[in-house]
Amino acid sequence: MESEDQFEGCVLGLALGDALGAPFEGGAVERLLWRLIGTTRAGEMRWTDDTQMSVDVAESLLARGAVDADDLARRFARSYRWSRGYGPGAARVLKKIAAGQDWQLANRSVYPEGSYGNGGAMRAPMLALFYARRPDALLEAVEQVTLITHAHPRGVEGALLVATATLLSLRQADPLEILLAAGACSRHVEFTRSIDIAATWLAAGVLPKPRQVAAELGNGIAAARSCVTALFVALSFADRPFDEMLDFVTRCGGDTDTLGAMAGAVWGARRGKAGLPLEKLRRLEQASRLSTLSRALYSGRCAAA
Ligand code: AR6
Ligand code: MG
Repeated sequence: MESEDQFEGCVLGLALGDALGAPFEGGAVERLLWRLIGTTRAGEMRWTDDTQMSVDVAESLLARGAVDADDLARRFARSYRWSRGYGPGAARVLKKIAAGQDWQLANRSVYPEGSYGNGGAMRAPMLALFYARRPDALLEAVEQVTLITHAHPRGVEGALLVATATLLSLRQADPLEILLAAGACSRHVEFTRSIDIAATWLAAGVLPKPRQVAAELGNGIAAARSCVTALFVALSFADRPFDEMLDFVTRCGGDTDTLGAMAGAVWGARRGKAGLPLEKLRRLEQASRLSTLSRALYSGRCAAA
């Protein structure tokens, strides 16, 4: 049975992975910008859109008792701030929703098929927490929440993968089993090919260099080029310290904040808050708000059972 500490570990692990990954994201310009805005006035590490959208998902689920896409779309739009580093397409979609457009139109207004970015997957762990005691309802809920901003089938596929892996990490299943069971949600070859490679490495106990992991599994903003990478790293470091996992994430390069958020959530769901580096947690923006939210999700999941 999963514990409250694991729920807290998942939420805080996501935020910590996001905040610690953010300074390494993108090229020289992005890194310079984050050096300017990546710290609060109180000297805490700021998190990005990954954590903000996760907070929005959790707060909406708790307020409404289930997925309420209209409510959540409004919350996403209200929370939008450019300084959180949202993806360019997501930013445009959220501004349209804020201006009154129905999310069902806005979500295909930038790309006709919808976004295949990893913005749906990065917030999916919250659904695994809320539906931990009702796993049969999880996949449909993940799809509904993802569609609000990421209507492309690959955007949804990434979210299903990350949510399923988070659920199984809460149950502390074997890492290879987690990867294979989560991978069973995958249909598109862009995902299944990466799952096969990652499963071969995990089964053999092989941890290639970060550069090779990034080259083979990806480190980009597309869900199909980051979700399996994050899972592989989280599962490879399942029994090792969080800091070592995060160091590996940052050396993978690319979309390091979202790789860190997804890997941090999956790792934290297994190891709990007790496994997270305390000194870094003390410097995390709004850590107590996140802890309170995780405890509400924990009791919410009991009430929902
Ligand atoms: N066709 C072409 N390009 C696309 C498509 C598509 N259907 N979908 C996505 N892209 P976006 P996110 C490209 O903007 O997924 C932040 O740092 C396009 O270049 O929906 O919410 C977050 O923290 C688009 O701008 O954002 C994540 O790390 C990009 O993919 C990351 O950005 C991202 O899709 C993605 O966030
Ligand atoms: Mg981000």
